[in-house]
Amino acid sequence: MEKTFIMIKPDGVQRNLVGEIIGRFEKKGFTLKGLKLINVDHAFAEKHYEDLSKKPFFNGLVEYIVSGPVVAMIWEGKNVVLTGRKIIGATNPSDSAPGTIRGDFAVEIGRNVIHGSDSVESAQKEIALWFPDGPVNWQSSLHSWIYE
Ligand code: RTP
Repeated sequence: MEKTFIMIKPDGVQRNLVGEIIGRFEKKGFTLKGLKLINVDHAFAEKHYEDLSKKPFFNGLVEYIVSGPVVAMIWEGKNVVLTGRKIIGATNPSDSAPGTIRGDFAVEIGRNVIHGSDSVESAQKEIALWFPDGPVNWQSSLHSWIYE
């Protein structure tokens, strides 16, 4: 089953949005397969965002990610990568629809609360980076109530 990497950024943790965000993924029907609260250093944040290293906002983005603990998660489910991005909303909160996480809880692009993998390929890469031991092996007893 498809998996994605979701990270609650330092502003989401500081603003006590962890429970709210986890609740949205749980209530949708996705399954939590990995979870940790972690401080990352500059080298790790640079590695996670290496594709953006040429962008003018890269240094500010790295400083933002190292500014406090983040919640790193693996979520599993049918189409979870794309659907997770829909739950999160557009990158710039000015464009994020109400009802999405960024649409409901963020104002500025540089404080947009949450990250979600943008493809199955980047999800695999990010899960390997953040969870070298891989996902937790378990199956929810709700499975047959979520999937036909
Ligand atoms: P993310 O990786 O965090 O899920 O965000 P995303 O795919 O929606 O957006 P991406 O283009 O990959 O950018 C990563 C993060 O960089 C910050 N950003 N700042 N100041 C700016 O113009 C700017 N553009 C992007 C955001 O925090 C964005 O989530």
